Parts: sequence; C-alpha cells; structure tokens
Amino acid sequence: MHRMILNERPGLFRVLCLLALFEVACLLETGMLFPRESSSREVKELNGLWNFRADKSPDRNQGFDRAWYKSRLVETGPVIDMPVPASYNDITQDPTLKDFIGWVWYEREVVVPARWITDEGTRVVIRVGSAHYYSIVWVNGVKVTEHNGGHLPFEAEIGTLIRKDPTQPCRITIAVNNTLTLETLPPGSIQHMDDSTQYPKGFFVQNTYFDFFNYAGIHRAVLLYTTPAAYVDDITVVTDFLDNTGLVNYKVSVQGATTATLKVTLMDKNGQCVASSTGPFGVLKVVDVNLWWPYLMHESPGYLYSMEVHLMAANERSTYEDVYTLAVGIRTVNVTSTQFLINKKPFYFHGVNKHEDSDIRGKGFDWSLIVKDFNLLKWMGANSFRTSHYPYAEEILQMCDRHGIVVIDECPGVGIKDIRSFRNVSLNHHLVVMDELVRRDKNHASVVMWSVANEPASEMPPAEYYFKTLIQHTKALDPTRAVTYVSNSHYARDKGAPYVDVICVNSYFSWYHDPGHLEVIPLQLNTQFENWYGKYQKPIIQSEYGADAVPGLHSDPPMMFTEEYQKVVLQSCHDVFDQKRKQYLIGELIWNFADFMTAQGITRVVGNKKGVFTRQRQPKVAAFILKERYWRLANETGRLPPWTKYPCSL
Ligand code: GCB
Repeated sequence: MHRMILNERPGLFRVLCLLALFEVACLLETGMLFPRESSSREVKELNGLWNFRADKSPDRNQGFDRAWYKSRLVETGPVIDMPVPASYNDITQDPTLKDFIGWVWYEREVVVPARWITDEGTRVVIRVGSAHYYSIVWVNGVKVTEHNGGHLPFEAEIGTLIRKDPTQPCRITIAVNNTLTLETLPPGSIQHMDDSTQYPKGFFVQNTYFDFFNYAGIHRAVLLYTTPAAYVDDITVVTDFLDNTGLVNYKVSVQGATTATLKVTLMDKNGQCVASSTGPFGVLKVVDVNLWWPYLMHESPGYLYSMEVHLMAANERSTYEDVYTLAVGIRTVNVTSTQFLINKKPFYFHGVNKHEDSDIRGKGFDWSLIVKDFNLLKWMGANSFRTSHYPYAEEILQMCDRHGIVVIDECPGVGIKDIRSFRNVSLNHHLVVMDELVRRDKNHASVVMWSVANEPASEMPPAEYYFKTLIQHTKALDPTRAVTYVSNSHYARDKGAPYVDVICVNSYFSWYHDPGHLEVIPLQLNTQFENWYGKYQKPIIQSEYGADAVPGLHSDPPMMFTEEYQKVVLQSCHDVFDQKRKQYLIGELIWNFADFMTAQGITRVVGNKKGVFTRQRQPKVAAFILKERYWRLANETGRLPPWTKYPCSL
C-alpha cells in the first residue's frame, strides 16, 4: 500500500497537484533563495573579524538602555575581536563568556560598492545565515530586522537606508541572545537561585532538555547581496518521471514588477539545454532523463541539472533583468507500509546522526570541517544522515545534493519535555519554524523526509493535538516528502505515531537500561521492532543507537565506556537489524558520527562520547565496524560505481 498519495496518477497531473498544495499551506510571504552570484546579482561576504561585546550587566539590558547600536561599539566600552562565523563560547579564556547567557553585541563597518548606492534600481539585502538564538539587526543605528530562532536564515533590504547618507560607512550591529524559554525551539528555562547562603547574589542557570552544548553567536555567513529592484523572489520545483522522461514542475514568484516575462531553461551537466519554458509556472520535460540517485545506489549518484530562471521585468521606473540558477535533482520519494522508495526502488538508510560541532568553532560554519566530514561519510559507506537536532547550513545540503547523501531534515524541536511547551504559543512558533525550514530546503533533492521533533514527551495528553497539527501542516506544506518525528516513548502510548509516514525510534539497550548487560540487546531490540510494527504497520528507522567510548580506553571482556563495548553494542544491534531489514526496517543511523560537546554533568566526560569518530575526526574501533557493514550493505542493495570498488583508496 502506498501511503503517500497520488503515486499512481500520471506524472504530469501528479506534479501539478502537488505544487498547488505547496503554495496553499505556507504562511510566509517571501522566499529565501540561497544568495548566488549571477550576471544580475552580486554577493559580498562579511565573514572575518567583528567587534564584540557581551552585555554582562546584571539584567543584561545595558546595551538597550544605553542604545549601543547608535554609536560605534568601541565607544560604548571595551570590545574584543570575534570571528564570524563561529560560536563565541570557546574563543576566549574567559569562563564567564563560555557559559554566558543573555545579549552579546557584534559590530562591523562595511564598505559598500559605490554602484550599489548610486543605482537606485539595485536592491541591497543583508542576510544572516543563522545566529543563535534571538537576533536584532541595525544598520547605521536603524533597526532593520529581528529574528526568533537559531539555525535558519533571515534577511532585510537595506538599500534605501544606506542611500540616505552615502558618505557614512555602513555600520552593521547585530545583538544576539541565547536565552531559551518554554516557548523557544529548542525550549529551555532560566532558574534563579535565591538562597544567599548557597549561591552568590544574582546566580542563575539555564536549564535545557537536550544533550548538546547551547553554543551561541553568529554561526553562519553574514553577507550583503544585490538583486535588481524587480527580481526572482522564490522558486519551487517538484520532480517526477515517467519511463525515460523526467518532469520538472516549477513555479517562480516575482517581486517588484508590474509586468514580467520569464524564461526558464534546464541545462544538463555539460551545459546543454535539455528543456525550456516561459511563464511563472510550467513543466519541463526531460527526454532520456538522468535521475538523481543516492550515493552507492547508482554509478553516477547526485546528478544535478541546472535551472536558469531569466526574468525581464518593468515597473513604473525602469526595466530590469534578473538571473537566478538553481540546482535540480530529478527524483521521487514514496513510502509503503514496509519500504522507503527513491525513484520507485527500495532505499535502505545506512548512515549517521550528526551535529554541527567542533573544537574552538563550536557550531560555526567551517568548510574544512565540512569537506572532511563528507570524506569520512563516503569512506565509511554512509548513504544518509539526519540533521539532528536542528537544520544544518545550506552549504551542507548542497554538498548532499552533489554527492547523493540522503537527508532527514530535522527542525530544532528537540527537548519538548515540559507540558507547558505544548501550549498554543509554542505550537504556533513550531509551525512557523517548519514554514521557514521547508521554504529554505524544499528544492534540495537530497532531502527526502522532514523530522518535526526529537524525543518530545509524546506520551503526554496534549502531544496528540500538537503533533497531529504539526505533522498535518508539514504534509500540506510539502506533500512530496515523508514526515516523521523521532520517538523514544512507549510504543503504545506514543500520541504522534499515528500521523507520521515513517516510525523513527531511538533506543540505547545495555546503556541507559540494563547498563553493562550486552546480552539483553537481541531480545529487547527484537521486542521493540515487533511492538512498533505490530501496532502501526509503518516502516521503521532505528534513528539512534550506540554507546559512549572514551577513545583509547580498552577492556576485554568489554566494559562500558571502552572502545570494545561500543563495538559489541553495534554488532549486537546489527544482527537484529539484519533480520528486520528483510521485513520493515528501512534504516539504521548510528548515534553519533563524532563526539560532541554537551553541558557539564555527571554523565558526560567533556562531552558526549558516542561518536564513532572523535571530535577531531579520528576513527575509533567502531568506525571500522560500520565501514565494513555499510560497504557490505551497499554491495547487497545498491550498485557500486566502478571507482568505489576499493573503498580503502577513497
Ligand atoms: C538521545 C538523544 C540525543 C542524545 C543521545 C545520548 O536519545 O536524541 O540527543 O545525545 O540520546 O547520547 O544520550
């Protein structure tokens, strides 16, 4: 039985229906295309050193009381150098900055190319790839935007403002606050300790209900980019195929024009035009299509066409030309009661869970780290990952598109444990975050499934309405992909499971339960799968499993925290996975790809050590176990490209 509807209808009709649905549900008014240079667009990155000042006043409000955004930050008090992008927490030796809670201020002066200022037909946009958690942006002392939430981009048009006084340098001030509340995603709470016999005056802590360090600051690129005053604001593509013909259904939205003509051209890898169309929506037909295939499922995975959207437009003032190019992978996704299908062929997720996390940078974007991680993923034969527990940088998804790494795209709905976080204000914010996530990532071929949350208290009574609403909203936003959330609740009491397409379950047998008893794994894991499948008859992904291993710690017989124990946990789980993948198990994602930083606590020795690689990306014994297994699975289920015959040489 196909759960995702419309599968059997003829392709063209199907994609038209799907695209129509996409448009109805989203509440956001503008697009959020990745800023790309083209003949009509320029991009100026503002990465590098910014001035920085943490507001350490008791109520953290001095910056607002004294309007730090109105003058140069250095005139308000002492500033330090801060790299962007990076988390600020691990950059200095100051322990109060590492664990700082409240507002921090960033500032930088930018030289704006003269033409951007003189040419009134140019829009100048400031874009922040992500800043954690709440941000306010000023340009020359004037507030231009604010954004609620880390992990997703936001932007504002500033051309009009900087044209007011072209002699002034463009001073950008960004204040960022990492305070989490019961209504933020992820949620958190501030606890003040008032007992003066136990705590110093003003002592407070931030409680979080998730297992990673709440790194903060400007985590992704800040940039200025231009578009013409009439411009391509958003593009949505939905793909399908019939026999050998690929179908790319597109919709383009335009802003700033009273009249516009559009030309859309699809080019193959060699730059040859394979289809074209005119108008704001339509279907491009690609004869002898090269489908987008996952890594290790095909000899040339990650095939991308390039869709050039060319706009000629006019408004009262002038005529404009805009060009935007989007990478398009043609593929389909379907779910049955026992299988996950990509291009109508069964796909088995053999992959990892990751974090955006590394030494010094924290959650700051870093190309060297990203390329290294992709090399490791491909080395170990991983074909997929989940963006636990928040949306990753767009550049990472672009890499996934190009390399054929399949993605479960998770929103920051992690740690929804307190019953007060199920109220309407939280739900409404969660819906907006899903809108922002889908708007940003809808055109990535690598993204096949949305995950709306990780391990919420999904057995609590309000969880039913909350997750039903959230999942249905996400399905309406994007009917072309699967929707899930990741559960660790009791299978029979899980309120959201009836609504998901795929059941994702996390479990840590012989670790959090029956610690040290490796012998319970086969029985308990088998029972887990039978229970979930028996009740819901939906395909299952083991979305987390694993054990901490302190690198270099050994013991035989295996003891907890040694590399041997981690290895045996994995192997015992794999035996059960091998039985269940013949039935309804459609994937296994190790927790975790690499060790990562957490808050300090008695169960964490300088972070979570469940990585199969260390935080510095060196393999533990477990990495070799997975590598052997994943290549074997790829050999059984996929078609290995000739150049990957000898994985060791990768
Ligand atoms: C989980 C969580 C993950 C933790 C992991 C652990 O279930 O989803 O965020 O880090 O367990 O190691 O405890």
